[in-house]
Amino acid sequence: STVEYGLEVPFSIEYHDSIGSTNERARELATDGATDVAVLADEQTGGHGRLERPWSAPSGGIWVSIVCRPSIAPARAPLYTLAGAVATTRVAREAGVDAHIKWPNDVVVPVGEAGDYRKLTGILTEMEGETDRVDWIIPGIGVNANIDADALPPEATSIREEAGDVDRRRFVQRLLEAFDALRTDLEAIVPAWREHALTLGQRVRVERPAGEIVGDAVEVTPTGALVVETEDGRETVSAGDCEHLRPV
Ligand code: BTX
Repeated sequence: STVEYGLEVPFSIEYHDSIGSTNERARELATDGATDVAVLADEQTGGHGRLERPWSAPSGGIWVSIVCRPSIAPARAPLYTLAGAVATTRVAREAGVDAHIKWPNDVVVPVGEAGDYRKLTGILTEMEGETDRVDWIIPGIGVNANIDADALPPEATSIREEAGDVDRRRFVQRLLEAFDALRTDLEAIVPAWREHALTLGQRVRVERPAGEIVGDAVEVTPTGALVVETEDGRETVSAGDCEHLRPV
């Protein structure tokens, strides 16, 4: 079923009770030339993360993919992922959750002092374009909202578990407003990201396409890459999986 969600936001909303993946639907819309559409679902039956990893998306979550057509270079596209993480963190904090960002794309809740965390949100950004210009970009944001922990993987948490249920309509409205403000002010994204980052100051293990490195996470570049101080010098990583080992 496809109905208007009835929100006053700078995006048109396509809502589904159940869908395979909001990102896949958003890609279809993008390919057909749509822009500024947010595809929302109560449940996804085939949600996925990066590298084709499955993403659990039972009923009660906030599963949303946003079709954007910015005139930016592809190198700046990772900023859209960071913007999604910043926007989600802000709104989760408004809902009473102790949300922080783990580089590059997870919103997490810290557990203890050692850099451990449980995952509240994941973001999968897909993009198509030429070498000098993005055609479309789709940040797909998954928030474990009104879901019991036992319906999620063991490393996950939900807003229900951390702070009690939220009004999902209101959450999505605030999320889309916050995301829209950030995408029109790209320079503000990395400073805001740093403010909420759990990764900086951690010893990290990063798996990248070029292999694994271990070192101290010391900085994030203006395009959102992580700078890691290793025994062999500084490495700048633009994409990869990051594990926190301990505070530096
Ligand atoms: P990722 O590749 O960083 O993380 C995927 C991993 O996260 C999985 O291998 C699993 O260990 C863990 N995981 C799976 N489901 C959950 C969950 N609900 N909560 C916490 N951890 C989980 C992260 O990918 C990007 C996920 C994006 C999901 C959104 S939802 C809307 C849109 N549609 C879609 O199909 N994907 C995006």
